[in-house]
Amino acid sequence: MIYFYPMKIRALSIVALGLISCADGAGGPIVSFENDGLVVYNAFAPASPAPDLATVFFSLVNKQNVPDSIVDVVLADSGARAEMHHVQGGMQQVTSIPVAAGGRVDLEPGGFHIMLFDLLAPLVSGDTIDITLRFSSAPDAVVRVGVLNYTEVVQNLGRGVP
Ligand SMILES: [Cu+2]
Repeated sequence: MIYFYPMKIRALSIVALGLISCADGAGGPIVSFENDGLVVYNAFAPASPAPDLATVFFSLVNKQNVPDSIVDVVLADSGARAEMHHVQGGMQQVTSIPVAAGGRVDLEPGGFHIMLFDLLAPLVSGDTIDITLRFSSAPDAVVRVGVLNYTEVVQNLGRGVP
C-alpha cells in the first residue's frame, strides 16, 4: 500500500493536466512559509490513504546565493516520524533534498516527497499540520500543510509557482 501510493498520485496529476487546460479556476500560488532566504509554495498533503500514513508535497524556492538542502523534517506534538523520499525507478529514502542557489525544487508526485508514518489519526480534508524543515544553511522553517481531498489536490496541482 505504502509503495504504490506515489504512483496513484502520479496518475492523478496526469488527469489534472487535462482539467487545468480547460479550467483556470485553480487560483494562484499559496505561500506556505517565507523568510529572507526561502519561500515554500502550495504545501499540501492528500487525505491519508491509510490510517497512519500521509505524503506531503510543496515547491521550495531558495532566495539565498548559496546552495542549500533540506536535511531533516520534524512533526511537532506528534508521535509521527517523517522521511524524505525520491521516486527514481522505485521509491527510496534520501538523506537530503538539494536546492540550488537561487533555484527551486518541486516536491511532487513521482519525484521528491515527504512521507509521514505512525500518525495518531488519519489526516482528513480541512486539517492542517505544521512540519518543521531543517536545512544545511537556512534556519528552520515551520510550514503549514493543508490536507486536501481529491478535487482540491487536482486544483492545487494547477496553482503554479511565481
Ligand atoms: Cu515515499
